[in-house]
Amino acid sequence: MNRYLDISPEVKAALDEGKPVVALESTIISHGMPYPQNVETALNVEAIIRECGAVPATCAIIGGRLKAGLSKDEIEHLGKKGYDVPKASRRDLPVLIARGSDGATTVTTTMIIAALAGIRVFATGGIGGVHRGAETTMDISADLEELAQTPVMVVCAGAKSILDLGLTLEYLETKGVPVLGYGTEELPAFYTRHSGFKVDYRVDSPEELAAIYQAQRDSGCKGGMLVTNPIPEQYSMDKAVIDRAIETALKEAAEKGVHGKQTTPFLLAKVKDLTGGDSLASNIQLVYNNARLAAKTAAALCRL
Ligand code: PSU
Ligand code: MN
Repeated sequence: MNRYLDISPEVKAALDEGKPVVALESTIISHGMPYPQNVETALNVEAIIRECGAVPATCAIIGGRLKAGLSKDEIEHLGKKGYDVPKASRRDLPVLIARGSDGATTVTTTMIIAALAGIRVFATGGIGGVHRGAETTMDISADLEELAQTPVMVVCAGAKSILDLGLTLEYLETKGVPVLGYGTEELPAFYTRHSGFKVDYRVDSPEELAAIYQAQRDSGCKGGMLVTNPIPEQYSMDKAVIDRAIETALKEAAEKGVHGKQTTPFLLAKVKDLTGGDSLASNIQLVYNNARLAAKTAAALCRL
């Protein structure tokens, strides 16, 4: 066991007994939603995973410890501190550990912690990807590299079109990451069910997702996979409204010279401000939807 890793007693017991566990990230809590909705959502996601028969393992760095499974107080702490918690990607891990700092885990670092703990399935909202204009800025999320090397299934609602979705798919293809559409052949675009881009394969059941994950392990392929689960129709947003907000956010980010790790949180916050409570409500619902699918898939994996 990694000397910096703390697995909560509940998560440890589930793993030891071969019961389903679903990892969850914490940047979505600290940087992705305002307080108190962030804490409320994080706790609801955990409850949904439990209702589906799995154990939730929200991940974070607390006092320099890599945590798989947080207490309610720890979730509340991250939610209240918000942007004051450093957003932790792979490059930040050693520094935060050595300094005994807190860190909010992105998709990348949640995958790292999940893999260390032996958790195979992870549910989130959206992943990072290739940013628009990356051909000059080279802004490509470390999430894509992590998917290429760490054996965790990430269940998301696709990616927001703050990113270049076409280039994101090209990058994942190069890196050998399977991109699966749950009940769809089209890559969902987070707030909307449609992007105009195709996924690699359509998959229609948690059992088949589990079989594909197992085949990746048994065949000796490294890396993880991306499951894209469209937002339920009744919560999806008007594409024109979202596109307009994204264009405005991108323009403002360029004018202000926003770059590096601030880019994604800036764009997400701006889009949220411009679209009001509607986008927050959609965001919350799609995370719940992904938590359900991840829990069912983790359960199917345990039955193999
Ligand atoms: N995209 C979203 N919501 C999010 C994120 C991305 O729609 O909350 C967060 C996730 O934690 C993701 C991270 O791993 O942002 C990616 O940041 P970057 O683009 O800086 O790699
Ligand atoms: Mn970046």
